[in-house]
Amino acid sequence: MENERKKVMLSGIKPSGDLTLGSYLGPLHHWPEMIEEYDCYYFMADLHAITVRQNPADLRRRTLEQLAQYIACGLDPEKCTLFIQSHVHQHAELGWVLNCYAMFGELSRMTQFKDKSAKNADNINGGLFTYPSLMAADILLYQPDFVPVGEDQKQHVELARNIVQRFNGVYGEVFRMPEPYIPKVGARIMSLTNPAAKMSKSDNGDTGRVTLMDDPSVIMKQFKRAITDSDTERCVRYDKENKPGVANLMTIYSSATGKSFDEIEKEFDGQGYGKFKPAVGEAVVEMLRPIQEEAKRIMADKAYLEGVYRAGAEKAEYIASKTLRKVYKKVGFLPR
Ligand code: ATP
Ligand code: LTN
Repeated sequence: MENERKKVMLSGIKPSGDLTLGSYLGPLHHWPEMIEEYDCYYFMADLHAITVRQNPADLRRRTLEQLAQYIACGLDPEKCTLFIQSHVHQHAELGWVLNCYAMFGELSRMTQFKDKSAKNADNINGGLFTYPSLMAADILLYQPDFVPVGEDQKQHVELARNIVQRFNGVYGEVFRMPEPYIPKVGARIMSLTNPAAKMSKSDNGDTGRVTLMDDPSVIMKQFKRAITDSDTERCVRYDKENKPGVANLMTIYSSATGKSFDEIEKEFDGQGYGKFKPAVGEAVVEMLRPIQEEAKRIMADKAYLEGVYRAGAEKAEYIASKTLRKVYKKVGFLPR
């Protein structure tokens, strides 16, 4: 019965680079808390990753590492569905159908398309442009209630919502309307060396990045080098407008320790930035230590990982194929 249905959550991250503190504190960190209450689907968005050129061997390695890191972060494969996007062919198929229900104008307005086109001027391919219709397919195949993402993906979830309205408007209630689910703290972690830009996993020029698997010494170095602010006050105070570097470090510290901004301001009152930056680094090292140990242990067991992604793909495909069948029928495809 409908009122007995567990609410569904779904999200993905593309294996386009090593997971960063941004990928972790934005969405990933919040995913494990949801697996008890919701029916959760989490995947590696490898189809999305190839919108930017990838080295095939690296892509394969990162896809598997990302799965090991998902599990190490607390996503128990017995309690949620973990899978690799390209293993479930319904994503590409529904992606094509939804391309025909996404408008050129709305796709042109996507900020990520504009950003990626500027960064990859020699490879502005069709996939980069139609990326959001594939993402809408990822989402709508599983009829989720919520899609937990960082702030930068909100626009894509909004587009998926527009597609639902358009499609359901023509064919009736085929897709459930999904809601974006964006964390209050950590929705946008900025680069440690450029607080105006998002910390990103694939931006090669970005030195302000900390990855989930970085060595403690590297993490400490990155935080000690972090840009604070050129104000004369030099005190730890949350002011996103005027002190974006400090605000970003406070967000990271708050997420890693659970302390509020008020508590952090009191803790570093009168101490300047010299004490604050290494304290943030240490908190991050401690937060990541158990995850790193667990990820290394899991990564060494390839047979286990294979079992997880095979079982995940089977579970995902069962649900995805039901939705795709309904869509094919609605749009008028003759069954085989
Ligand atoms: P790429 O550099 O390849 O574009 P990315 O680092 O931007 O990748 P995505 O795979 O696009 O990461 O994002 C995965 C998820 O993490 C998304 O939900 C996104 O909103 C979130 N996310 C990514 N970067 C950050 C960040 N710096 N702060 C908070 N959330 C983030
Ligand atoms: N576009 C997202 C990754 C992604 C995703 C999804 C997130 C692909 N499909 C479906 C949520 C739901 C990104 O770039 N971060």
